[in-house]
Amino acid sequence: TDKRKEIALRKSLIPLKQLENSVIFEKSTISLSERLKNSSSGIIAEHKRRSPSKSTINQNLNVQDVAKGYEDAGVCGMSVLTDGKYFGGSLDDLLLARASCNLPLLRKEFIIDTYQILEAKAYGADVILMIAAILTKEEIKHFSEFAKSLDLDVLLEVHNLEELQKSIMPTIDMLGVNNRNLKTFEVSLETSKILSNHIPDDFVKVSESGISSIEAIKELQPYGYKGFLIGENFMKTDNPGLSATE
Ligand code: IGP
Repeated sequence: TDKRKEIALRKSLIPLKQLENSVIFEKSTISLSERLKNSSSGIIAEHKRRSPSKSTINQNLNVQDVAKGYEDAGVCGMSVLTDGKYFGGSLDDLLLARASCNLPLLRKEFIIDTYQILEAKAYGADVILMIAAILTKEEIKHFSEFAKSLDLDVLLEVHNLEELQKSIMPTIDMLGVNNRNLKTFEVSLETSKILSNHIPDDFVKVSESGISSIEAIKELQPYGYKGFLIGENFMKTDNPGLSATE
């Protein structure tokens, strides 16, 4: 597939050893899951220029300003889309965000190879996303163990019970429920509500997508959610940091 070709190309340009020699690789990571446990708002604010469901969201901002704005707003963490094809993001966005703020950073990517996890670490991420829908149980185990060996936090994303059940393992720090159905793009907070009581208490629960108000957060908190991943609602404005403050 396209992603595999892209990874093979990048591997040939930047070998593993070189990633491990990155200055940032040595930097200690900040745990997003620990922050979420101790936070009342729990916002993870995303940098997202466009998406398959919405096409253009905002192409006029620079990621440095967005990162600083989110940090000033006091959010718990920042998510940076690095997928180019569907979201117009890049690893440079991650690096620039790293240079601009001290927030825990999530590399938002379709992870299918351990090389991408090393990249995440070398370009300044503290957390990786893994999507249960595109991974086998064995891959989830292997990738999450690898991420933990690099001191990265792991956010595992599910959108149904079957995906959730294959993903319960001790190397996962946070379980994210995506309210957006990746096939139909339909968004419903009910997905988070329905799955919440199937998530064991030792995981930090994160609700993802389609969250557009404080009311939505208040609605989800009684279901045990500690983290709220919000992209479009902030990014569609001229000043995402300011909207994250409100
Ligand atoms: C943010 P929203 O509706 O606030 O912009 O959603 C985030 O949850 C969404 O971008 C997302 C995503 C993903 C993107 C969730 N899981 C997996 C790409 C891949």
